[in-house]
Amino acid sequence: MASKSRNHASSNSTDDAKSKDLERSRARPQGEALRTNQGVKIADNQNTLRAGARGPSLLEDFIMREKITHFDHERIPERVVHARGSAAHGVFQVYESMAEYTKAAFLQDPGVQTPVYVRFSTVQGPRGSADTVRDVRGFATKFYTTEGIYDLVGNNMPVFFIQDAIKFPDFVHAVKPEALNEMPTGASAHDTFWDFVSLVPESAHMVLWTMSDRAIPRSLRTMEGFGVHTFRFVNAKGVMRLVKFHWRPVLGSYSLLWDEAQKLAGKDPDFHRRDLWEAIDRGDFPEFELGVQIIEEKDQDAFGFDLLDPTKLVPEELVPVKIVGKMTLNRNPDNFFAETEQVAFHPGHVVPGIDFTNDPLLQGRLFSYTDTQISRLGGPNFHEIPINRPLSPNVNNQRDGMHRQTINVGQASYEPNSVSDAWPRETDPAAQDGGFESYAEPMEGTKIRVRSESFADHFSQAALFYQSMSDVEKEHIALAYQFELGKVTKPEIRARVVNEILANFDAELAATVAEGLGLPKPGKGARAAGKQKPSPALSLLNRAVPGIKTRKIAVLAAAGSDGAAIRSVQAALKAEGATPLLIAPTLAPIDGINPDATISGMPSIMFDGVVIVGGEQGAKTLAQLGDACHFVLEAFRHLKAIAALGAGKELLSATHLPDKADGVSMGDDGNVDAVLKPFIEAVGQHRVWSRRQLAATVPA
Ligand code: HDE
Repeated sequence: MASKSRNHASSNSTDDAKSKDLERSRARPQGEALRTNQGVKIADNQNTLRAGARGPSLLEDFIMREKITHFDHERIPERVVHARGSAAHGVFQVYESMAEYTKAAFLQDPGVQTPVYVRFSTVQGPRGSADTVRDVRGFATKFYTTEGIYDLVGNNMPVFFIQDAIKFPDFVHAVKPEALNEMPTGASAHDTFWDFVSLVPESAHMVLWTMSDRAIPRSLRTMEGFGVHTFRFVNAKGVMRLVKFHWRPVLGSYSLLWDEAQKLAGKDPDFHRRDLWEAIDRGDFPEFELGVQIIEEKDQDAFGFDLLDPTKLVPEELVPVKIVGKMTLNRNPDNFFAETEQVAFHPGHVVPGIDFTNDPLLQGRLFSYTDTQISRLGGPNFHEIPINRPLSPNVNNQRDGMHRQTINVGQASYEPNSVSDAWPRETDPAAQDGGFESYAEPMEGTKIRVRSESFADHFSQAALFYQSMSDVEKEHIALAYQFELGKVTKPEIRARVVNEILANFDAELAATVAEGLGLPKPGKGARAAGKQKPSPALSLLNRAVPGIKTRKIAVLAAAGSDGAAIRSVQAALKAEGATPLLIAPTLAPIDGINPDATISGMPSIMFDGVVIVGGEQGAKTLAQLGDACHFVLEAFRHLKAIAALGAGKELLSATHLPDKADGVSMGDDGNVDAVLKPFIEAVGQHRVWSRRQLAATVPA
């Protein structure tokens, strides 16, 4: 689809504050002569300076030398994890003041918009890897608040693989491509990952999440986000409460099917990045509501698990998620490298009113993120890079270092001083004038390396998650374990996962996976978790939101298709907020309408539903075309809604699909609305789940 003009935040948005700040650094070449980095105009950008037309190049050519030298140093190290990412600008606004819970300025006034920059990422693959791999997704938000930067650096899953930061390098080495041969890219389906997690039972819960549909999101715009750790809210009176952060996409949460995810990784490795970019570009701004689970200090031990343990979630049925505000992503970045690659998140970037807990994973993260930026961004001054600059001034006595931009004026670079009347000064806590004060948690203890007993139960919440899934989701989970373990070459690792991990949280799942791998039926796990009280909120099928807003619909046609039908289908779908695209065998106009893409250029895996339009000649052409048949068969197999108008049903007949199937509507050309009504309802359900047994018999 041709990209339309860039959407920028509306002018009354305070996102303009960050946009104006960035303006200082934007370079716009329109009307400018080409110049060197030293500002000298360039007369010839085609030829190196030579001794004679066929002679050797001259070292003297400062223009060529400068250009090539800069080019040689264009790359910076990619992130150790979360290297592949896509980001957008936006704004955040609270619905009502949160003063009762926190003094954080950006959570006080519903009239104030705080600029944000959000980067979504995969974890395992390198910067150029595919978007749709099975993986955790990062969901990192930088709030440019009036009190400084606040970063909420979360994931799309509410728990983590390990309980203690000291295990992170081991975990990452195990999941990353193997050291011997740098394989596989963007996948956890290999020996070292499963070896590690089979030996580390605390990973059981999170591994289960990554085997679920959560690990193959339909879009970055429809993923939930979670802060994972328990944090603290502190109000102006100093009252502390514990808090878990959630992001809820307004459009609901949906996933791909595994077959789609794998095919998309080849046919459009940028599938998620493109979807985010195009949605913002056409004005369908992604919206996420911020939710908090707030726990009174006195209740912190009431859950039967430890709130400091990052492998545990707090079921919403126990502590409801209070929706407190909304984030709208309304502007694409100007420059991928300058913004998305250089943005530096850090869970330690907090503002007064938000504080840390002793979660040992969080505590380790507080060290890691600055440390990694120093080598990734080349020194300690990365806070001066435009995308990382706070809107509040960063005045202090830190000085110099690689790539320093600020020209600090004056004699004093120390404190206390008398040479500049003691400025800059600390704030006065008594005056409550905005200085950060750590929550004064009473503390006493023995210096010791132990894991708290309260972190010992690794299987109950895995059982809780599994038992909360719908049948469809359970099937997907079993298939995911079978697929991943099927790629593991060492039989003892496969057996260990089944017998020592799965058997401890679900006997049925363990048996199904064992069967798929040709392993003996496992016995009851030595630490088997029992029946849990399900948490319906964990099932993605309960996270769908009615409607088809922003859904991509293929309108399939060919030369000779009915132009009037194309127009009315497109209008009807647009009226529902969907994005219909005309897909045809070639890009030649059909009855004066230009197709958006060809059948081979945009296969059915890129759409949420298919409408085949009528017109005898067009339908005949499609019915005789293998690619068009494949398009429909694949959509059918992937449980997508299909509608055929008039002669369009010839294409369905050519595919030999059954005459009647759930989620397939047919009817007269003259009655577009009647055919589209059930179609729109079915797209709104995301998938026609009731069709899945039939669909499994269809080759595609
Ligand atoms: Fe990260 N993580 N992480 N992580 N993480 C990084 O920081 C680290 C963890 C998360 O879009 C790195 O700038 C340690 C949990 C996101 O730029 C690095 C531990 C969660 C992103 C790092 C964790 C996350 C990162 C790599 C265990 C979810 C991408 C480059 C103690 C709550 C941010 C960088 C972006 C990135 C370290 C565990 C989320 C190496 C040591 C838990 C979303 O510093």
